[in-house]
Amino acid sequence: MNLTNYLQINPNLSDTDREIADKVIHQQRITDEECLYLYEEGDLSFVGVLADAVRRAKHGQKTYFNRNFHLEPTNVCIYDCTFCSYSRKIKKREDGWELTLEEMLDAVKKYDNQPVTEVHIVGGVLPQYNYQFYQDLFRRIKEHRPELHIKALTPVEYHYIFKKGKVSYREGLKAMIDAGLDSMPGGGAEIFHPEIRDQIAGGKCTGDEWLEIHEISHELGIRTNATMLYGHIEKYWHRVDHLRQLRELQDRTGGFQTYIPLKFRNKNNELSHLEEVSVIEDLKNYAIGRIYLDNFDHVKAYWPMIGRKTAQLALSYGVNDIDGTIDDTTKIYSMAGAEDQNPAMSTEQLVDLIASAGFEAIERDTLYNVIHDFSKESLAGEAEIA
Ligand code: V47
Ligand code: SF4
Repeated sequence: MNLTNYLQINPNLSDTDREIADKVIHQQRITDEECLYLYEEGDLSFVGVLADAVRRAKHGQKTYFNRNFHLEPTNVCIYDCTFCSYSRKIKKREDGWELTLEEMLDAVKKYDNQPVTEVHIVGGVLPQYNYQFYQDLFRRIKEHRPELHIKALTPVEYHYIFKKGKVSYREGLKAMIDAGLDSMPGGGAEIFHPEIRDQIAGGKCTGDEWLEIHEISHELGIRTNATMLYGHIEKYWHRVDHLRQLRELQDRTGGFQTYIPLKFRNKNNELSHLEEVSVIEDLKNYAIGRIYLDNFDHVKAYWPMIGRKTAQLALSYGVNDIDGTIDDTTKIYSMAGAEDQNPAMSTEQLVDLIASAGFEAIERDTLYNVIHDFSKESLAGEAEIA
């Protein structure tokens, strides 16, 4: 429903609701207090209509996806984040996997005859995957397939390898870009506020360090994403604090592409006693992110984590991107209890998921250049293209 109609048929909205709606209509920014109000008091239908208005002003019906695969070098990790179901401690490293450089290249070569455009590289943190190792890996991938976009590692890995390699963030990032790094995914952000971060992700880079590494990356000319891990022990105000820091950095650099809320999944980790939040909470969280982060172009629902049905619903709550084909190459969410135990979708399935929710499916590359507009043809034709 359109926002003006919604306001007309809901005379009982509070003054604050109307003030926020007025800001959204006039494309003005909402304050931190208003953001907190939406989390605490906002009705799902209200935040949904607001977020949809923002989404439609920015993208109309367009919904993006890409053809990608993940490369996870290892699931052994020196850190011990309490929400992580995926990692194995070094002491139990025999339970995990540790790929060699050649094995990683073989994983890339598996896609030689497929029209993928992006490899997303992320995994645990281990001393042998050091500053030199990742430069070699990026170089070898680019030598093999120069046009494949490398979206790799997070400030968690970069902070660790640059410190061990005794180079500054700037010097290290320059070397990575020189070796072939094209962009950075949004992981490792969790919740920035130390009150929460120290409890769930103690020992790894701080919120300030995460933000600094992204800021320098933007200054060096690469685009990055931003996540927020929600629905565990944080309070709403911690989410607002997190979003505020993202919005402020984006005001300074404009280097973020996409905001990706990540729902905490509770299987097989130290926080399994916590109940997962409801789908209503998920949709509200997408919507509030869309309304508050007025300077972010894109909001993504990462389907392997949230599930296909919720990802589809989220398209009406501010989301305009659902990530990519994945091809069963990530274990992070299946190990944490996500519905898809073998996450993979064909292009045809992704297009169908978007189109059947009433949106226009656009295949993009990592930087949102349009590769194929599927809304202009029938699904039968798309199966051949896929
Ligand atoms: O940083 C780990 C999260 C992230 C759990 O930039 C969990 O396009 C929920 O950042 N429940 C890594 N979340 C994944 C990531 C990502 C994924 C897709 C696309 C992009 C992008 C980035 O996964 C970690 C952490 O926040 N995570 N365990 C869990 N149990
Ligand atoms: Fe390691 Fe990342 Fe898991 Fe934390 S979330 S334990 S840094 S793999």
